[in-house]
Amino acid sequence: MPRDRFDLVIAANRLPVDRAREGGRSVWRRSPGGLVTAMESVMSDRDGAWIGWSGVAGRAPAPFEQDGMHLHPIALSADEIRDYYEGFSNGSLWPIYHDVIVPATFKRRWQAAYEQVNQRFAEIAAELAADGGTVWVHDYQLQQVPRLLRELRPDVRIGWFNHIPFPPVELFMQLPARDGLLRGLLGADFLGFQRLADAQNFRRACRQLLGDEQVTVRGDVVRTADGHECRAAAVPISIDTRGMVELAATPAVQERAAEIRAQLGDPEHLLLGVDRLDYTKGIRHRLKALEELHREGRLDADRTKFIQVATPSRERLEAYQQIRDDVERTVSRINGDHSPIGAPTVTYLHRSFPREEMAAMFVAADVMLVTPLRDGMNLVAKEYVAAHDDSGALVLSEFTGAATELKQAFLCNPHDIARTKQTILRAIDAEPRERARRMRAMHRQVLRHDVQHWAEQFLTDLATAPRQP
Ligand code: GDG
Repeated sequence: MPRDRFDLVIAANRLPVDRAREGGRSVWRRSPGGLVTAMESVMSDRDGAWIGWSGVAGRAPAPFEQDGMHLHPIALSADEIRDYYEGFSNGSLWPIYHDVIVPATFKRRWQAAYEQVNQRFAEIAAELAADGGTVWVHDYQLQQVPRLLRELRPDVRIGWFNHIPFPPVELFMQLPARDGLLRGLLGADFLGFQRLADAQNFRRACRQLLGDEQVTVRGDVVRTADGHECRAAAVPISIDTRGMVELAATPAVQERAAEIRAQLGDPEHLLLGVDRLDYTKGIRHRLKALEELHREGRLDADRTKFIQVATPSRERLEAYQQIRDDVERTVSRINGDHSPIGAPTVTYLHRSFPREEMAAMFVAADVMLVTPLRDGMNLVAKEYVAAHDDSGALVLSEFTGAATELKQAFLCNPHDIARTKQTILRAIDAEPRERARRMRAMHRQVLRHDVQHWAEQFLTDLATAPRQP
């Protein structure tokens, strides 16, 4: 039994830090992202611990303290990374939870590894949580942790947040592990989803697949046969809005934004896409729309430039190698067919950038293209809106969680290439007054609903579940 127990324990697939080299030494560096910022703000007045994988196969490093947080690495063997993470999480669950954009693969070995790793997370969480403490579990990789943890520590409040969509029951029921996943989640007191529709999909799956003998669903509460009640509702995630507003306003970022435009030959219209290189993000559809607009002469390659940041992701999986090949072939064809000498039509960047450079790209862009085929929320859309108060335009897919909140965006259905092309042109050609009106409303929305607000809302919902706060 460890000496320290904690009021709030976060369990996520990854720790909020990465291994980095500094002056020949190996050190832990805080990973970028809103989740870490949000957790810092809610942990500042509590005793907090975070458990997760360190990113390296093999034995886990010893637990350590960083930025006032106790970090507890979980070991994953090379086989577990292949079967639990790349296999079950990203080969079975990810496609099913994202509308089967690529077919899902099921292997019994993957499922067994998922259960084994979830058990490990539950055991460590059970060791670290204080009496009557709170455990907040994150995401699709850890759906069995709530039940396993409740068996070990019935005194603990357990919440789970799903960063990705929850699929309609017709898709969810393809999973061989479906009942175990639902029962795993029902061990929680509160389940948070990005959209109301995701929470409804979950409750419908419980009703339909577990049936009256195992569950009763009343309003947003699911009651299991043993009398335990679990509330499932929407708590949409957001970004560190103030952080982005401040960063975007710094002279360094403003100057860099002007420099980026100058490097591209000061185009009249600068378009931007920022995504993990994932088949869910609709990069292929976006490029097809742009390619057709150029081919038809409706976009002028001298006056319009497009930057696509595609951050490397899950590179050992075949579907990700395939999307990379497709994207790179299309970019190269567009550039070959349309670019003037020295100023490519598409600037394709397959790597990561520091936050400041990302902010400069957001500031520089006249039109942001966010066209996923399915996305839990999409933080990039909110970051772009935070970086602009009355300029710029956002083209946003209806299939993102963000579309529920950012209603003044130029909404599109990325499957409908003809209409998407029209929407892109409308965003490019919109009058400054219309752009300002839309952007101001969206900017206000992300200022009011930032990631701190999200974390506090989740924890209040969890503390008061199954009642509504
Ligand atoms: C999952 C869900 C949900 C990207 N490249 C760089 C960089 N980024 C940052 C972006 C943004 C984040 O990464 C990506 O967030 P998204 O929401 O767009 O997408 P997922 O990674 O798929 O996240 C998603 C999210 O969880 C939260 O719940 O919204 O639906 O799929 O913040 O700016 N940041 C830096 N350099 C890069 O090169 N610094």
